[in-house]
Amino acid sequence: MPLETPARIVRTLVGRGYNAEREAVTLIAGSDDPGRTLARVVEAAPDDALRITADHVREVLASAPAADPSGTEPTPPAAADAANAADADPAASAASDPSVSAATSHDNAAHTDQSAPAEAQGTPGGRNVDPALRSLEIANDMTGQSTGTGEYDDFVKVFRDRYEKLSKLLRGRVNHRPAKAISNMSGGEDAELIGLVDDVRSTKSGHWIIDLEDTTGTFPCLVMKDKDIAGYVDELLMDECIAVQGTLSGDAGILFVDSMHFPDVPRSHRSNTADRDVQAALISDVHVGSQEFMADAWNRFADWLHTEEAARIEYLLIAGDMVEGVGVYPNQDEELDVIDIYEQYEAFSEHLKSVPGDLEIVMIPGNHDAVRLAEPQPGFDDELRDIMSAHDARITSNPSMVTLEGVNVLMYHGVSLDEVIAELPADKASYDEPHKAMYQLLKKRHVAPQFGGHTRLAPEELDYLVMEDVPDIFHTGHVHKLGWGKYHNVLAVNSGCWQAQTDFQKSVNIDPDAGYAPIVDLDTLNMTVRKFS
Ligand code: D5M
Ligand code: FE
Ligand code: ZN
Repeated sequence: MPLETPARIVRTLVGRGYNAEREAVTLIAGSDDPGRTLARVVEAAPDDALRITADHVREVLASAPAADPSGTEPTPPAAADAANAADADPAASAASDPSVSAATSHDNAAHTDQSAPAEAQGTPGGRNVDPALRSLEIANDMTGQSTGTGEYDDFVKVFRDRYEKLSKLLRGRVNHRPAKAISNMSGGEDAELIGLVDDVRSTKSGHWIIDLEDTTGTFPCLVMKDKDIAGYVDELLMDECIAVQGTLSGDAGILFVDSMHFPDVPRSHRSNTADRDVQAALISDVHVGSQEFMADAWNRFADWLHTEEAARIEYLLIAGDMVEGVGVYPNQDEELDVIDIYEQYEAFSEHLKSVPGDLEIVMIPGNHDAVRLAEPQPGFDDELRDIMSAHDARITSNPSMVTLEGVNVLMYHGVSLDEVIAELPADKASYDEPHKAMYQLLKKRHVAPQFGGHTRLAPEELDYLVMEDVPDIFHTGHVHKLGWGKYHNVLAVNSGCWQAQTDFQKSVNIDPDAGYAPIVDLDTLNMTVRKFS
């Protein structure tokens, strides 16, 4: 009778409204009569407990009456029913074998060479996590800091801040002058300029004119089509910050560009790593409330997290789209399983309870979540935090820099990736290789450069979307495609989703990578991917 499998124990506890520490589950599974222990633990749990801890179980075990020598004492019916009803299908507890891939030397998109499913429920996690060894800090959280009123002045401020922060990264490489000063120079002089891309247009003869804007004005810069740097023009997005060096035309009206520079990640960047063998699971786009939410895959993932194999995973990062939301896209309501947004978060919270209670969880919102759509998006409000309180998750804004034991993880939902993929040539950015689109954002040192396009941006006093510090890991989601790789030593991971293909995605040929969990070793930044679908 497999009542004692961790998966069933977890399911039973979730059914009763509890999540559980892995060690608690291990102790129950390893007791003489797990069914009985489970029932007694539930009985003894304090009314206000949200989580069953190892201490709860120890107390129960310490006060345990001797096991019935006849071995016939029935498991209390309530617990037995709940445990059996949950997860009656043993296949539902099987997790697929991992596809293990190192992310050190090449790029990776989702593979189809996953091994056959294997039972992953067998080994209960036998580890004592020591929360004292952990450290988790969050920077760049703008929740509660929004100052924007949408007035013209706010736009001026946010662009000024963007220019300040990004031009600082370029100043070491060029000896720039303000646009206004350049417009007063004489023809034929050399000049260097740092500005935000205000316009890109082609001339009749196929050359390119890029208008660059700084805080003093705008100046036109000409890139000849036969120069090597003409290849960079394809990569430009409006409002990103670049530097150019060149020579002024005879009438000093335009700058002939010889070289172009991006804020970029220095090639010399060395990643920070954790001092111990500890891992983080990076996921996103759970989409609970959608008819396509893959509950079985999620359950396999959650069950697996309770096993020995997952014992080193102490952090779970979720990069947005916890729920499907309402009214996000036209006709979305036809595919909703849960219609009320708060009920969607309640359902999400129930699913979250089945992951180990000792995991540190960090969540940022995405475009399907119930926070403002414009980026930066503040973290969930108090009402939603209350609904999702079981895990005591850290809730922060989109984007945020989350430092796990010294490793800086930039979490960003990823709406701008659609735009990068739409505007750049396929070899630079595509849905099949979402990490390459992420490389572009790293190169621009901004998570959503383009203003006024598909990505909604809210003007704030500061530009929270600038990557002032180089992350060690860049974690996004949104495009529902799994892909990862290294760019100048930064590990870029787009984490796939937990939602099967929607009608819209079918209509535009998006084939989502659903039910994968990318796992990063924080001491080496090596990646492995587990498949649960
Ligand atoms: O977005 C998942 C992916 O699918 C992302 O690349 C956007 C795209 N998508 C999905 N539905 C639509 C509609 N209706 N219009 C445009 N693009 C869409 P997610 O935000 O997670 O649904
Ligand atoms: Fe999504
Ligand atoms: Zn999204």
